[in-house]
Amino acid sequence: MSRRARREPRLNVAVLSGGVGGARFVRGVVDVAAAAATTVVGNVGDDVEVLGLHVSPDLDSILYALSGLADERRGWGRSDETWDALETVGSLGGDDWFALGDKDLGLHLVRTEALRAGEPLSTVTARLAEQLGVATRLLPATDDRLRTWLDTPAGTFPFQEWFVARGHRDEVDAVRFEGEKAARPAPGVLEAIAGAELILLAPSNPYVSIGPILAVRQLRDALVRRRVPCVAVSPLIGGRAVKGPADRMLQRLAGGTSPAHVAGCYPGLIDALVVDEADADDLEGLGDIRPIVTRTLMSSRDARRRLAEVALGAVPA
Ligand code: FO1
Repeated sequence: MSRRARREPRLNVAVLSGGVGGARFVRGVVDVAAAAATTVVGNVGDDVEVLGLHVSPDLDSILYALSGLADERRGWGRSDETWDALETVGSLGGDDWFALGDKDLGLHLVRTEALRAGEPLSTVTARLAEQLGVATRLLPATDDRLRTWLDTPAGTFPFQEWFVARGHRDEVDAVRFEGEKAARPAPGVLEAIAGAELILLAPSNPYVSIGPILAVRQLRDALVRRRVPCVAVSPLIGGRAVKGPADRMLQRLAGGTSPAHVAGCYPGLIDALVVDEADADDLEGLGDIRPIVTRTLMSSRDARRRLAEVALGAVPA
């Protein structure tokens, strides 16, 4: 932790991100730090094959957020979307539980064709980013097949079936990552972590958004060996998730929703935890992990920027 990282345009930052909260945060980071000095490592555990197409929701949320195409209100997919293709699918008795908009479908067609032609996911993602004018480097955590599965009292489900089709209503007993043993970091991931002056874990669900990234063994090992600060941003405000099942999962799997419970998801991996003002009185049990209290709700562009500034500035002298 000896290097003094400065919050200035050329700070090399690696951000681990998944989910809607991750994409919003990444947008704030890129607004504050230079896009070219930021590398985002994205979750692929919730990738899904639908209607013969490969969908990478978390990579796409980041691509759309950084290209200004995201539907801000919904949090996923594209703005000004139309749904004609999906309606046709439904009318023909096809699979329409996973809502793919017409514009979004175009991206999945291009990605799927490239993957079928043998291109790795990282190469396709880089090309998509370039075509969308995204200057930030976006890497999938792995090019290998890695899929999140949930064990619940109602059975075991692949991520999107649990999250979307079942509305994440089932409590989760365990999270598993199919393919984790064989998964290697995508090209550039280890280099990005080794070259970073600051590593950030976005305010994403620790179990199903950051967990699959950390399930890539060499990637996790690189974080354990880091010589620069690693700062996580808690996804909870007052012990509650802004959206999604993170609070219920923490309660059931970690035994509580305090900052210490969030930090406990990242053993040996973080040096500081950014928490909301609403959690400022609940900082016991963090041990060596430095709490940084601020407002974490990313309700506007300014709020996103302010949170990113706090996280980027969280480097001890
Ligand atoms: N989330 C939903 O709640 N319902 C959907 O039908 C849905 C479709 C969808 C299509 C493309 C895409 O990139 C994301 C989509 N999401 C949908 C969001 C996605 O399930 C989650 O945001 C992430 O997987 C959680 O990280």
